Amino acid sequence: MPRALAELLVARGITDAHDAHAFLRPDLAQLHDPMLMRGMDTAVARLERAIAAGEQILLYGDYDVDGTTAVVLLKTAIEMLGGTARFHVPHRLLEGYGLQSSVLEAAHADGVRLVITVDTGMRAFAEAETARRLGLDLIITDHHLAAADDSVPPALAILNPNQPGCCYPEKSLCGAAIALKLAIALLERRDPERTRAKTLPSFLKMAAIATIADAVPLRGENRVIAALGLRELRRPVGVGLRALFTAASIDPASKEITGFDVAFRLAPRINAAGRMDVASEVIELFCTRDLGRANELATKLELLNRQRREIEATALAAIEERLAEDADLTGCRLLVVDGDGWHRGVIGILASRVVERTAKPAIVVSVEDGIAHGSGRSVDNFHLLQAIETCSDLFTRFGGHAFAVGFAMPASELPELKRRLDLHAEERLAAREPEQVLHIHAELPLNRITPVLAGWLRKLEPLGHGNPEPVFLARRAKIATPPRVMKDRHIRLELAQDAAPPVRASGLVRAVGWDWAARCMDLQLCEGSLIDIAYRIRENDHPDFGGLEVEIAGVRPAEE
Ligand SMILES: [Mn+2]
Repeated sequence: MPRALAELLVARGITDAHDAHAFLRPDLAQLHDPMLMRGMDTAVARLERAIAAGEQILLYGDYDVDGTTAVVLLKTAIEMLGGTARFHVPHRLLEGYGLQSSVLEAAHADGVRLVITVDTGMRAFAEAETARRLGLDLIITDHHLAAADDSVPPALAILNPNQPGCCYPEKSLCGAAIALKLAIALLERRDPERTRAKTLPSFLKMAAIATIADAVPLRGENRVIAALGLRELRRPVGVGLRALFTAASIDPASKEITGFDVAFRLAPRINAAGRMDVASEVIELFCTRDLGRANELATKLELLNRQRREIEATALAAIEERLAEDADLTGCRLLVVDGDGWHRGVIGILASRVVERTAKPAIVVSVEDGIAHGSGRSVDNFHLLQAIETCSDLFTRFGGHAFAVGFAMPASELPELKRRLDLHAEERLAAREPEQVLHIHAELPLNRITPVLAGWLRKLEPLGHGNPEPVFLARRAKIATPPRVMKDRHIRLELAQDAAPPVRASGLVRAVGWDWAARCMDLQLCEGSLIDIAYRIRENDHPDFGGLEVEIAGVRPAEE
């Protein structure tokens, strides 16, 4: 193994041969036994009874990628065993996040006796009480954290590695992965061999999409799910997925599906349904066997996603104007930006954009009819859920985790919320400058970049949250030809590195810097300058300039 790869593994906390081997070769055998999860035996037994008796089962999901794919997995498993399952995914704008008592009441009146939540329910105390009063059996499957006092809703069973007393080794599964665990446990009782050989690999496709989209760390079991699921996505798949690939101009036959494809091309289209309209159509898309219907639904997702982008761009422009003009706001450690009637389907994305631009935790609030709906995103080392929990008396509803939160409250309390959150953030963040820090994972002189190394680095995939793309540092690289500015913003450099014995420079290395032209001009970089460069390795597939090159992540004049 090249030294650079070993360094990257160590930087990821992988320090022995066994762990390195497991990391570089994700394998089904690395998945944990579902029965290790607290409550699994009770949940499986109740589901088996329901299927045997032909009971109506209601699956209650969340409206995002994680929630909808979780519904698809459980619905498919139940139907494979001869049962029937209906589902409900709340309308984001009309019903809002989480379990609703009114839906439980209607389902009960309609003959449902068993309800299974996916990706939601961990704090649904009142609704669990409603279920109990109605005589509805409730199984909660969720990955969100339990309430601050560790209490859990009164359900028949709760599947959540994060609940108190659950010994399941992987704590960071997404909701769909927990649904996958339940589905597999159920199917293994009927036919363990077929389940492991056929069904599990096929189910990994959906679980991988959710794992990547929900931004859980791609380590441990999540890495296995993402890596093997992506591999499965390359093979011919169901009509829904095929239609979605076509709509997103992805051709799995000609090019490997990457984590990037899932995060930036598939997930936004799947999420567009829940953001702009009803998420239940996503479930229909993945469950239908009718190609015509699948194409129709995929085309609709495409349109919704375009609409979403336009709405987002308009609101983002308004936010940027505010950030540029309002000094009181930009002086805050935690940004709360509110606007009238901003589409609630996009406030979470907007919060992410503000975090990207400012490196501060940010909450975007949409005010409608006197009610403020907020969605927040955070930065490393700032626990946003704990922050908003300090204001729990202001909210009519709130939830989330360290990096993302959502809430509703009377708009009249917004000034108080801003005041308290900023004070809280001041205490927590005071010692640190809110500057973007560039993490360098390993030093690698440019003349050590080889196709063999690039091949080894590909074994780190899928990259993403918790398993970032490697950023390397090369010291004292020489700009060998005059820098070329492209489209006024970008820059191309040709670099030579021969100051790193014993490997001699084999030629020039091309570097491209997206949006780096201005910075390079400021630094007065020119032919002959010596620079320290932080970079990512890129494979350029251009027919003329193809081959390995580097993308600038940071640059400074070389230290003497
Ligand atoms: Mn989730």
